[in-house]
Amino acid sequence: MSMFCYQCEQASKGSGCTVVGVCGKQPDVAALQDLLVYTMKGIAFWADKARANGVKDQEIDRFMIDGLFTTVTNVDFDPEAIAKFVTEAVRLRGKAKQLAGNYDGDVPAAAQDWDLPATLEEQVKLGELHGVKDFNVDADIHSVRELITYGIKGYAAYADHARTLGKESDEVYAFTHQALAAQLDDSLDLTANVGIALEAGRINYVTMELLNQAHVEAYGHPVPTPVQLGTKAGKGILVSGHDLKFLEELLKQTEGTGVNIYTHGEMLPAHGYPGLKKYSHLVANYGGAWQDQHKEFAAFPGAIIFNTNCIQKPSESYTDRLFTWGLVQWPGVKHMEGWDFSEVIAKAKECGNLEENPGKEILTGFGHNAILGVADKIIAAVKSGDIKHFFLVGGCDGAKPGRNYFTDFAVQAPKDTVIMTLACGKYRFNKLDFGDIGGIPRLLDVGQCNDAYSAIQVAVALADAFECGVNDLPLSMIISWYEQKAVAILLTLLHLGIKNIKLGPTLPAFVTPNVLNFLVENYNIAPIKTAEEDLKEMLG
Ligand code: SF4
Ligand code: SF3
Repeated sequence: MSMFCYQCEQASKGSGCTVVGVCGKQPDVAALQDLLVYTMKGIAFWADKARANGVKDQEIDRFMIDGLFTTVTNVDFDPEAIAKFVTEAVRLRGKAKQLAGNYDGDVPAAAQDWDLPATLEEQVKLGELHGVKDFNVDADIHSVRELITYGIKGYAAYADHARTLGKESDEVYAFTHQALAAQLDDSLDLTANVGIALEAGRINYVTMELLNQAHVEAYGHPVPTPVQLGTKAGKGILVSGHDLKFLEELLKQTEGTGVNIYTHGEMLPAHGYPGLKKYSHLVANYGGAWQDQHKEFAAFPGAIIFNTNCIQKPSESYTDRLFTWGLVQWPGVKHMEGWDFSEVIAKAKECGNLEENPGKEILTGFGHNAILGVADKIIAAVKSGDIKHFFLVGGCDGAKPGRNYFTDFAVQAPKDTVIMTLACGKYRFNKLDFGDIGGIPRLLDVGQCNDAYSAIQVAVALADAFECGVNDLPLSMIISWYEQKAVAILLTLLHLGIKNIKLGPTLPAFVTPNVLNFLVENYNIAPIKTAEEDLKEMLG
């Protein structure tokens, strides 16, 4: 076995990638990421102790968030870039130890003063020794520890976006150290680890809330907005990822240059923000979800840039006009540092023209402020029986054929039901016509995956209006997962006590049968079956 990774839904054979990642992750990158996470647990051990003495360190706090986000699926495929993170992690472990002061208790291996070997090859070998498979604890505890790690990686992405907009939370930093340090503590039993997993869900909620505040303060509340699909004649740059601040800066720098800006994937909801939609050269959304990028990027003649996941191995036909920014990296693809995008803009001008090829218009911008702005109408429609049920069909998209379930589900949902959606899984059905119920669109695009926060606000407000709990509402949640942000969101829903979630297209490989039983018994979580069967059960 040259590597082991099972952190995403694509894990090979439903158990783990052992030769090369289905995502394209190479064994050396997998080993270096494992070494990074191992080293960060060592940092966390000391940082947590330092904090107990009232000593905090901004450099360490921020590093942990970046280091975790960099190991999320489809973010960083560059071994050199990850090796730099590991070197920095070893330095910061030393700093954290100093800050912790005198400590004479046991020090777990990860937090001891081990040296980093000099060459990349030796570092990879060391990483192989500290991989996900290297554990001496009970399999169920290990399973929950991985669940916690992936949940933390997921919210680290959101914390990073919030920080880009000037928002940070000490609560998030404190928990990150505490939870990673707890993974080195073999005295914690299964119940204690489950408690930490649910707390990770709460912290993800706090992080999504912070990011929502950051977005709203910077760009206003999203408003329902028609989004043009396809392309307009002229030069263009396609932006993929989640980072709205990145998009704003690019819009500013391209204003008046004749270069149009297109959104891709999770950037689609950007069209709903007043502070972003005001730029008339933010012209359209191009393409579908991340797994279609090979075909779609080859057909997009302009420059293309990723600011977060999900990048895939680029084909030669577009590598020369592809860029990465932030933590996203692919070996051989030009990486942009900082906020000067003149090189990307110059490339777009050099590239051929896009054709006038408009598609249909779709709607986005149904954040909680917009939906709750018509709450009276919605409540009246529920009371009159015009709306019988709400579905939240959201989460990641992916390549597996089983994901057709989500299209089938949305199409087969009865006409007197409303579907809220979010994240890139929406591309399974967001170009279809669902009509409306008394002026309320049947398909409401709540936003990006982090806007699960907004969907929760809607659910809580409806529960208040009907004087019941969220679990008593005519609301069912169908979550499609792929990477670790979806894990974080799932933990949030569990922390909030949400029951009867349907999860698909398959269950996480890192969840053991006993942990799954716990989730079934306590939350009645279940794998998706067929759209027909699930609809019948939910509406029955
Ligand atoms: Fe496999 Fe997913 Fe890990 Fe990539 S991230 S190596 S696809 S389990
Ligand atoms: Fe999609 Fe990668 Fe998860 Fe933000 S862009 S949801 S998969």
